[in-house]
Amino acid sequence: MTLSSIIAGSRVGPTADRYVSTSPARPDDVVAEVGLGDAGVFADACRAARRAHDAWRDVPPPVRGQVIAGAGRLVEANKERLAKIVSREVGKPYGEALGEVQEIADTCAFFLGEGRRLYGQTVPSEMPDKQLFTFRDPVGVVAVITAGNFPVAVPSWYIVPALLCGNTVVWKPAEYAAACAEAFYELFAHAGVPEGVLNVVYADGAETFRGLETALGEGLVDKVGFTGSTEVGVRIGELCGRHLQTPCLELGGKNPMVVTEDAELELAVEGALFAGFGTAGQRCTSLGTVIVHESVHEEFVRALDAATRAAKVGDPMEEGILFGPLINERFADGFEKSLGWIDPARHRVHGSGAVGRISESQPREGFVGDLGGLYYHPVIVDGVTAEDELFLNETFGPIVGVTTYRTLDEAIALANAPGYGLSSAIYTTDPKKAFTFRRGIRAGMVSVNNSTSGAEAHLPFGGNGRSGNGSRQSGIWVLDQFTRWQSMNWDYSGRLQKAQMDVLEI
Ligand code: UN1
Repeated sequence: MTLSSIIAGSRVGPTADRYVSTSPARPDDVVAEVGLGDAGVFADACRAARRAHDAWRDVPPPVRGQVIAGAGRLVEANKERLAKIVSREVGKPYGEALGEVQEIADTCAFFLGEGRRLYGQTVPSEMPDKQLFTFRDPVGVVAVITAGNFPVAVPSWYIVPALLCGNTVVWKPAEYAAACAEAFYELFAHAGVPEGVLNVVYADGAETFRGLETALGEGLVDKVGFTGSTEVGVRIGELCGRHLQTPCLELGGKNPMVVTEDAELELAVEGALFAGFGTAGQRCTSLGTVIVHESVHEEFVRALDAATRAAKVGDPMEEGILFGPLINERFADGFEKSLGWIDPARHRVHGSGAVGRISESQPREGFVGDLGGLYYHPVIVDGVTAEDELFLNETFGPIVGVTTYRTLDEAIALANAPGYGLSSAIYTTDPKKAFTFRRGIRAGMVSVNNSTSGAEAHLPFGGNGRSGNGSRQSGIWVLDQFTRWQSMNWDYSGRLQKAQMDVLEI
């Protein structure tokens, strides 16, 4: 399959390098060849989106909702096919890939209803015979830049509400998830999203950045939505700031899980296993560090070690595996850097007795799959301290740190210390501890007795600090990203009533 950017429904020939998207499970499996575009292609896509905007804005929201509903139905009907593409191209276990596709359908189901709401308000005036109103208007052109660890669900969190609100979209998916993007685009186009309303640009990061700079400079983009690393998020934030824009930024996480002395340990171990190693730790909501009460620390680590050893790692299409390969060489390189933060003199390593790639010289029991794939041993690093790189930074791979605490205040301070603030979890049977943690943790999301990952599609999703700029996706909250409020006042008194000056005396 050879792909290239799609602007206003037409393919645009490659203007930059060719990218070969291979399966991380089998490097000789070429999933797609992608002809990349350059900065000019990105800016052209924004021009096309701008041209398409007036007509799409004028489609009544309930009708836009019907288009979204149609897309949701097509996604459901093509669930297995789409999940297989996700699994093949980014190595996600098939069961998780099905869940990811379901998340698109859930997002469509939620926003189709919003097409019949998109409420404004009627508001009383301080003056008689005067009525105030508020209206939501689309922002205009939305540029969506997404990573490939959630190659279809996360894009849908932007694209679906943006379209529903009457915006047109330029989507720059990860080039290493191009086949996923293509399948997504086709379903939305078949559902009736008009040409030019959704455009796809395949480009590398540098060209995208230059294209975005041009587009913002020429007033072609009104909102940027970005999911990816904190480092790139900062650059996008700076660029948008120069144009007085507030982007929607969904960045990294170093998500803590506190396990209290009264927690149900078995449940906590199960939660830590899935949160830490599910998706090979490649979710922004993946577990970073377990902060466990010192009185249950040994028991917890022993049980997590046993559960990790028993977990099946291997081919993403294989039944019952916990996780598959890392997404590609770039992710693997980043993860290897994190493995370098392990200090054998201070840290105790558990999980499978090996650190690094699963290979003939470092085999893993029960492994099924091609050893040429980017498979890594899961690692538990006990004894991390608040100064460790491993404690402070996102790793995006199958590694979980463990540290201990004595008082809940200490646990909360440790949980906040890395300065991220996306997701968090506490395992406890004491409601007081759960609510105290909720209040103290500076995270956008808190789980009680559940994984840090696995947010539902109708709750606000997003982070604080190094995890984002406070913007929230999903549910009704994202409507504030993709619409702008307009207020109107209507005076039917027949005279000029001056606000603040003509106040009715009583
Ligand atoms: C991400 O990794 O960018 O809550 C998003 C979760 C998923 C989304 C993760 N629903 O883990």
